[in-house]
Amino acid sequence: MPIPRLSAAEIADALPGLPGWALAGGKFDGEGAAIHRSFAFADFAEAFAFMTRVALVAEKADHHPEWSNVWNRVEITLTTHDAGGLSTRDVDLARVIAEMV
Ligand code: H2B
Repeated sequence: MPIPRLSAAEIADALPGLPGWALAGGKFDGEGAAIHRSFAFADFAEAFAFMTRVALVAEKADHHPEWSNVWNRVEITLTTHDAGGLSTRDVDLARVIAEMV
């Protein structure tokens, strides 16, 4: 069974618990279908080490970020493709990522 999208009220409840994350447009839908956060590190090695930590967790959870890296910066967008928007999986992954910075 596909995972349900969070309602607008559920998103509003979750956001204060996710410092640095802001609502963004998802690939398949408009504003509010995704959350986004920018990360900056000392250099590329630090940025890529962070990405490696996140990748291992994401693969284990079978929930993968949409992301990009330019030298010391990593841009991450979280959305649930199976739900066509935000789900609890994004909130959970955002929390874990915040602990890996
Ligand atoms: N990642 C994200 N962000 N959303 C998904 O719906 C998703 C995923 N689905 N990773 C998973 C993989 C699915 O395609 C596989 C088959 O379990």
